[in-house]
Amino acid sequence: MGKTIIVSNRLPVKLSDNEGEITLTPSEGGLATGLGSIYREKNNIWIGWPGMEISDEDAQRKVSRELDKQDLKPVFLTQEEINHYYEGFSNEILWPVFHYMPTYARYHQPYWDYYYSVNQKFRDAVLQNMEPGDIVWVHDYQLMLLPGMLRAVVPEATIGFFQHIPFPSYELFRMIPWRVELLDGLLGADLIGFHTFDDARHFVSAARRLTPVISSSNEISYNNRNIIVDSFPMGIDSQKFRELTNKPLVREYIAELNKSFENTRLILSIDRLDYSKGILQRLKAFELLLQLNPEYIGNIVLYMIVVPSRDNVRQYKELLDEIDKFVGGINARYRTMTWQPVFYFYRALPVEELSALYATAEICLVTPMRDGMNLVCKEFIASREHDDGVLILSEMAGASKELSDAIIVNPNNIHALMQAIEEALDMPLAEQKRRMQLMKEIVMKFNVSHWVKLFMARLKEVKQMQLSMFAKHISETSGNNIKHLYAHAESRLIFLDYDGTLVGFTADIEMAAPDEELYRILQKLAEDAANRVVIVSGRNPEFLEKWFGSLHIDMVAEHGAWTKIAHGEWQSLPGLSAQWKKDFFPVLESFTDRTPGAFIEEKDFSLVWHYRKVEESLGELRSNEIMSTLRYLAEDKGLQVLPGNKVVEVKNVEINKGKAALSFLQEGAYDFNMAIGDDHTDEDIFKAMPSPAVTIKVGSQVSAARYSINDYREVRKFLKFLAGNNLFNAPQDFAVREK
Ligand code: GDG
Repeated sequence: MGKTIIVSNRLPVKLSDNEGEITLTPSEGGLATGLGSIYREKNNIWIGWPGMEISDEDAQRKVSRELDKQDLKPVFLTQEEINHYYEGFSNEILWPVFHYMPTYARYHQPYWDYYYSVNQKFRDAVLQNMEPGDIVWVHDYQLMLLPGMLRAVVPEATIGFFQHIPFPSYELFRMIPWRVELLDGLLGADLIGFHTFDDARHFVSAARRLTPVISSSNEISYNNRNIIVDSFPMGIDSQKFRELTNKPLVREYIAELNKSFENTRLILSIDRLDYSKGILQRLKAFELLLQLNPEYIGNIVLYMIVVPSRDNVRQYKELLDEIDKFVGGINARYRTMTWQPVFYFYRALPVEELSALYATAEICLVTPMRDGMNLVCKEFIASREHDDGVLILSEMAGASKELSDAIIVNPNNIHALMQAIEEALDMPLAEQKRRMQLMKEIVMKFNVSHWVKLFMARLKEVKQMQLSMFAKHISETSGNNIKHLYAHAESRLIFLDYDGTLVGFTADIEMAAPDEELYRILQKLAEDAANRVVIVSGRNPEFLEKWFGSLHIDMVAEHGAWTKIAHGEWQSLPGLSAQWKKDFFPVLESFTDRTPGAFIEEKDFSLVWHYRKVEESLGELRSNEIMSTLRYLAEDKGLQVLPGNKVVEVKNVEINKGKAALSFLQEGAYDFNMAIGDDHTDEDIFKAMPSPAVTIKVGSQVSAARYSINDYREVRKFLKFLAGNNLFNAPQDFAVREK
């Protein structure tokens, strides 16, 4: 593996311009310290915006040189770009929607245009620095298009993406006009990480509904590449926070705080200025507490730090005004001559002061309306040297999934928030310690370097998995081997499934008619006297007759209930009964009546409940309901209820594609046997085939078949290649994988 390239909107340094003299100070953010360990290793680099507009080219060169000494590579942005891409698209569209406040979003077209072009700018910066074998790790919502843009240029690249903010439920995400482009961008990554399982789940659900991906749990297949979506809860540099409390300066601050608040109990609140952080709700709960419990007056203090952020955006300015007013109001109403209820600071503090506050406060109030993770609560825990203190944590913060020993609250419930503060103030020391110790164990173990290690290891694993799948892409060899066997055989038996194997899957079953190309392929196969071609389908005889009756091929309809030898008559399997249909039809009908889009297909010896047009999850729910409703009833009558591709089928147990195939196999001795199918009903044929046979599963690797192939298009190419003739110019651009 080559080097690691970290890409984030901001570089982990602060630049300051002192009358033309630019100085760099490292930023203390969690990401900077967490990734600090890897980006300083070997020749790893970090690419990002340096945090201020630098338009002068000389100054840009100078800054680049300085940054280069620390392996940092700047992407310079103009004020226009910062306004539209960063403050506009990122913070006025993605941030509110992803934090469940869609009414704050402004879907402004130029925001998107800049978001796109700035992502391209980042792409170019990465490409300039990227060498074969490098790993690219992209961070956060400002760069959602970057993985896709990189993939388009370097298809084999190893790309990880981590999102630090929540991924909203599909219902919110779908509101964004550029939703598909955003997903397409993210799907360029090999590993997509979120803080929580719910975020990952929401992402997979949006991808399934809005793009043509195939997914099974947290694995997505997109453009023939497998992508893993997973949760990686981010930690902090817990050792650093633990040790900080022993620094002499911090001890001094702790002593000062203890002296100033000798007889008052400190409740701490620290956030960036943001409407997602629930600052006003917290103030309301605190005021309610004082109002209902006057005995606290003079005894408790809310020590509230709000770190300036985005205050040139209108909603942030308004929030700031409201906080000012609210704090003023509470202080005016409740202060005494010697005491004031809220100590409010609108500024960033040095980390030593922060550490002293974490170590001194009795309660830490972390009650965001939404938060991807929230690191403040973890920093508080890591700073409790005596394991005392109480954390009140919003259930809407990602951290609540790990820190279940906090007092967990719904931040919208002001009364419950107030009660949580009461509970915290009354909590016995032993209980405080019990909870704190459990949480500390988690915070110390799942620290930020653990997080980095997990993510990087998983990314390498995903790449390995893709490579080993690629190794099975022995298209040339497998294709040629099969062709060799085919060419040297004197008599061949070929079973072909229809839907999903020879044609694509369509919402309307009548639409899946064969096209000219398919006819030519089948005709070509059939006209070879050594071939016996059998279409084995779940379709009814009428359908197959209409489309293939004129070809010299055999056909099996309704999964084996009907058989027709080329140009002969349709024969049904002897001894089948259809009496049961009158009992089962009404049951299926009752499900159809409750499920818009569903319909029943009646065949001679089976009933099929289709849900390909039904809203996705509802269809799956109903099919499960049908199966559990009918299972026992069916067994009694010698029937089977089988799930299929967007269908549930009820049919006689004797009907089975495998049995149908066997009767063909027994009729003659063939020295080349082949079956191709995509459905679970085709598995019965694969299993019935004599060894050695060429069995090929379409679309998946989980099968009894020996080979797999991607989709019906590749099946067609493969068949053209086998039939190999001048009619088709058949390049081998398909992949038959041996399993
Ligand atoms: C995003 C997601 C996710 C705060 N005040 C001061 C100060 N801080 C430091 C804290 C903490 C960090 O800022 C804040 O991190 P959070 O996680 O709480 O929140 P966001 O900035 O919104 O971060 C969030 C995070 O990304 C990581 O993935 O957890 O959900 O929104 O480290 O200590 N640091 C100093 N002075 C301050 O006054 N020095």
